[in-house]
Amino acid sequence: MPKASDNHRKTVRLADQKVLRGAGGETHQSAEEDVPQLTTQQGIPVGDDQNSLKIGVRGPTALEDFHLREKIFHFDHERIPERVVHARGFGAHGYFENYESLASITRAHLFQNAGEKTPAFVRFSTVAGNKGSADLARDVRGFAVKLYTKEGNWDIVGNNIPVFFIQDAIKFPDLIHAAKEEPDRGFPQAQTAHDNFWDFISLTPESIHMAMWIMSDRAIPRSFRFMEGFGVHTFRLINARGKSTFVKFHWKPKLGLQSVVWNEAVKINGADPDFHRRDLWSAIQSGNFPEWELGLQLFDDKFADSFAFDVLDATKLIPEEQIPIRRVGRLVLDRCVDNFFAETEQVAFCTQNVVPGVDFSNDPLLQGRNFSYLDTQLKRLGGPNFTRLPVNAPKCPFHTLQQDGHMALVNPQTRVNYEPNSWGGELGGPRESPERGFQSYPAEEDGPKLRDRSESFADHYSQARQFYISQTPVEQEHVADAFAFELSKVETPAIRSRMVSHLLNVDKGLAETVARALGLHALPKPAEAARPTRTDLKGSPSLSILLNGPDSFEGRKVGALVTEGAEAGLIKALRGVLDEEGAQLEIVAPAIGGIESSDGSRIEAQQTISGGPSVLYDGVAILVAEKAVSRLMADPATRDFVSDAFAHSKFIAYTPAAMPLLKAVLGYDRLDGGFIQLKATADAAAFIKSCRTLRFWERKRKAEMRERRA
Ligand code: HDE
Repeated sequence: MPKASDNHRKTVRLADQKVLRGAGGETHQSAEEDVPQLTTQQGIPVGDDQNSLKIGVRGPTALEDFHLREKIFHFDHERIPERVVHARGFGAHGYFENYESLASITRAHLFQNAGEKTPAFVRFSTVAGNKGSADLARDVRGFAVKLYTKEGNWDIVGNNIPVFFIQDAIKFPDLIHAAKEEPDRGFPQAQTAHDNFWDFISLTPESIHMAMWIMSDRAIPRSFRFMEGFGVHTFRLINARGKSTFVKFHWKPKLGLQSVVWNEAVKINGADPDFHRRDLWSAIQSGNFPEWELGLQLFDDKFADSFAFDVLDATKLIPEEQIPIRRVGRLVLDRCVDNFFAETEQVAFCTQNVVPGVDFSNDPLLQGRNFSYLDTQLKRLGGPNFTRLPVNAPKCPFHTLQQDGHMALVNPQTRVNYEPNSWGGELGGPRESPERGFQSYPAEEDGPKLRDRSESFADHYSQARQFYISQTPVEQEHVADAFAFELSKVETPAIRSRMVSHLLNVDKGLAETVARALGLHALPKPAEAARPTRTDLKGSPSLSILLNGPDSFEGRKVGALVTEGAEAGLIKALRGVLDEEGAQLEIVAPAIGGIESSDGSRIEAQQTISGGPSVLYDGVAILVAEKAVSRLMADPATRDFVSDAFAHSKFIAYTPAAMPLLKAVLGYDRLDGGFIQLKATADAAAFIKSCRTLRFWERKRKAEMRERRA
């Protein structure tokens, strides 16, 4: 067969690549012995993937071109509806390992034996933003875990905050409508700093506890790896004898809690909108597998009846100090997805996926969710067979009599698709199993049919206050700043004032600070509370991030700003101590090609100064050489690198040669205990020791005192 086009193709080099060049200058690459042939979906080998079929080289395109049409048709249909909420997410595979038998509490298979490993898939997400929104939006993070147990899939579809905005599922569409972009203008997206959201919140006092959490730094985590997860609702665990124990699920990160500060979050969104994705991806790819422990808060009816709040109310938590957490196993993420769409996008979590030994409570939010998740997957994934996609299918044997529907890949192959039947044996197909099968806990339910809310749900402020008094002063300040920021974006003064009227029921000092920051002319009256705020609830240290930080610098990252001639010994020493700590060093240099250090060796850079601002790091080192420093002093990106690290209370290591730069950017008297001079290689260890506390918060205090004096 004549190969007309081949006549025009010439072999050329594009730097390291040898390719064929067509008559129009286009690049062709051909299949070879170990490079497979490109084919159509029908398996037909493709001869030319660069040019469509035309009538003459400058003529019209022929409709006959089945390869072009198939390729474009498939592309046109690449997008599926994004999740209504939690659209932006990132997933990874791993496993859950059980520490000890919990047979006395639950018959769930994964908890029967010490050391039992259950495959898992986890997807982290933000709630409000679209799929392409930035990772550091102020938002709740989804923490959804699919456990592929030997008796079916169990999904714990939780968040990184232990309470929720609303008490009844019927309010979810309103909450989400109010939080997402306003429908007439289509903005703002991925942020709650707008009228509709705060209008809804200020008219929904049950949401005030959650509002305190999302205004705290919990809503801007430094990494998925450094945040907690919560099942939120009360569930039941059922043992083999049918005994029920109430349970709340917790995920505790091995590396402790850590968040960024708001000013950092805003800048990270510009510098690296994929900050959280990249962090999880790189941790797993480099073998530093993120880990959480599963914690159970177990309690009985007696506790539920005596607890100050209703355990069915998802706007309340049970302080760990009241019901301690029992750590029963660990979740390890050790494998990134092979394909983002196939796994992270198509994974379908459903709260109603529970296994024998786990059961629901009557929490009205959970009951509504059990309907919503199945329904939403049908719309999103296009048909009832989404359960057969590899990421969603159980890893244990499963047999149903369901069949057909869109994309039926695996229909049962026998004659019998109904039961009861008289065929028996293998021919008869699967049958129910009274012994091992799922049995709902036979809770006694009785009562009038009504549309009403229990009075036991009516206390809206006591736990909001408890949350606030459990925070350290720095964290309390961040909460006040966040309220002031968010409400400053609200255009309607009445809404701002209404929010302050709720804060007066939480903490007077907080309300006054926010009112002052908003320039509110007069303090409103406290909102009329359904129940007075209880002031007898003690602070719960487990609710603070700063009191639950890491005890090492493991998993964190230092950015070292270097120039030509930077001290080779110091860079090596820093790398050494960071390696030992399980932390990372990233070199930030004027050019991505790196630098020649003091001993003539080349040091590769991972970032340029404008591409690697200090907000991307947990600590920074300014390792510049004397000859380069004056040029850097005039560079805006370098100045931001230094001034941001300072403003964000980071530990800053510096060489004596960096002094003129520090002084030029920060002024003469700003060096404080958060600065560590690196003269000898031994100083690197002292720097990392300081970094273990993550931030030098005293700096913030000092700056405030200075401001007040001025
Ligand atoms: Fe969700 N939620 N939700 N939610 N939710 C969804 O399901 C819904 C709630 C949570 O990574 C949707 O597959 C209702 C609480 C996570 O794929 C949808 C109510 C908590 C994820 C849905 C809630 C969550 C979702 C959208 C009120 C924490 C992402 C797409 C009753 C305990 C899972 C989808 C993933 C996703 C409904 C409230 C967590 C529409 C009706 C409370 C982590 O079904």
